[in-house]
Amino acid sequence: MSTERSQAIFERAQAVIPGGVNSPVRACRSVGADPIFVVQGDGAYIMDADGNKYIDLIGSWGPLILGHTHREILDTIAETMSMGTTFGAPTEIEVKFAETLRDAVPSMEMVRAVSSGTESTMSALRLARGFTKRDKIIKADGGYHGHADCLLVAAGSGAATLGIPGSAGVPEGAARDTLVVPFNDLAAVEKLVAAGDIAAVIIEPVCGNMGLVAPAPGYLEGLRAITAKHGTLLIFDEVMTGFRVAYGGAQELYNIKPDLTTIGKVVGGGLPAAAFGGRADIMKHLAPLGPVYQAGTLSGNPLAMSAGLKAMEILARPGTYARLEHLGQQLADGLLAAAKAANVPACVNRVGSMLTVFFCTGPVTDYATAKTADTARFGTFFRKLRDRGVFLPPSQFEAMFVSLAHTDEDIQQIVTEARVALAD
Ligand code: KE4
Repeated sequence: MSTERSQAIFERAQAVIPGGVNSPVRACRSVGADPIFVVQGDGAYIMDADGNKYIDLIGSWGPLILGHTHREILDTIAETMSMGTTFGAPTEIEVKFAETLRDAVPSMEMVRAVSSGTESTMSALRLARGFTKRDKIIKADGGYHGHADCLLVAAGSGAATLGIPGSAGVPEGAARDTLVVPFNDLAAVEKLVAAGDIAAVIIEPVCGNMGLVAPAPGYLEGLRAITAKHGTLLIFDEVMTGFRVAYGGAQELYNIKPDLTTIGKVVGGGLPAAAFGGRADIMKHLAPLGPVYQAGTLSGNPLAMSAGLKAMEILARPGTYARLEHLGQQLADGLLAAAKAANVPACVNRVGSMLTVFFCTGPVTDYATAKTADTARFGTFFRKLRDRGVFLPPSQFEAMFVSLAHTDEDIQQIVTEARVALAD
């Protein structure tokens, strides 16, 4: 397949945008490929500048659970545009968005809209620190919650759980109060929380940023009990899992009530919008009511709110999550069978319509085990599938996303191409 036009655009892009992309993972460096430049989305498919068509399993990293160019979403955006796109003054659409979000996720008694997942987690942590008057936070090794300084923290050496900067430019001081524990390890959390002075534990209830890793039975319940016992807030980062693994997110699926929730991706309906929310007594500490400052020029802009509200309305229709479960299961079973047929060591982790194929025997239960996967083999798999018209997320440590626009035939096609790619 020709990639001439993408290559030419990529040359220009690299001259003016660092790495030629506006978000690092899109550069496809970890899978040994150059990015393609997309010119059109259409349901489950994307087309690139050279006219190549792909079945899309990225879905913009989660937002496009309805697929590309969904008619009702585009019509809603067009209708809202006729009234204007943003005012810097409140509109009723933002209230409807917050009411709908609260009805879908009852633990979010109050809601504040922002423009990205990073903003939602950064704000939720500041709120947790302001509310508890404690400074330390705990995150999981391999958990990703956006690029706020205090969250770009790598796990310290084995013994030390004190965070060390995970990126250049993150000052020691910003990392010092972030403690890092293995996902699915309750004892590690208990030890740190019991020592006191922990404002919050922030966790992806289903991890999607180390590849997909589900919570072990009892893990989330344990986090809930441990944090409640010590006055530490439990923050579910549902930016990826919200409206993805269930209408009410992972907290509905696993029946856990966090103190705060961050949410994004799907709730923007394909436009930049995210939110955070939770217990009213905590949320009332936010400006202009309380002492915790948080703000945003385009927070709650009517255009993104209308797209997100329409997406939530569509997802509330009967059968949505049964369909997503069916498609996810078909894909996971097919990919695993393809690996077995090719005698390639692999395991597949899946929750609903988000899944990851790890090229290792598994089980993959945390970041340490995820890192045993053969990333070189994943790179080859990515490139072969892309040449055969299937667009995987360009990293072993990301999740694939199936949408309501994917058909059974699309899933079968992906599995067929995977069989060929793995047989080589
Ligand atoms: P954004 O700031 O990228 O909107 O959201 C940050 C974020 C927060 N929490 C979770 C659980 C997330 O997965 C994310 C962002 N996810 C990545 C994909 N793994 C976005 C893709 C990218 O960085 O380009």
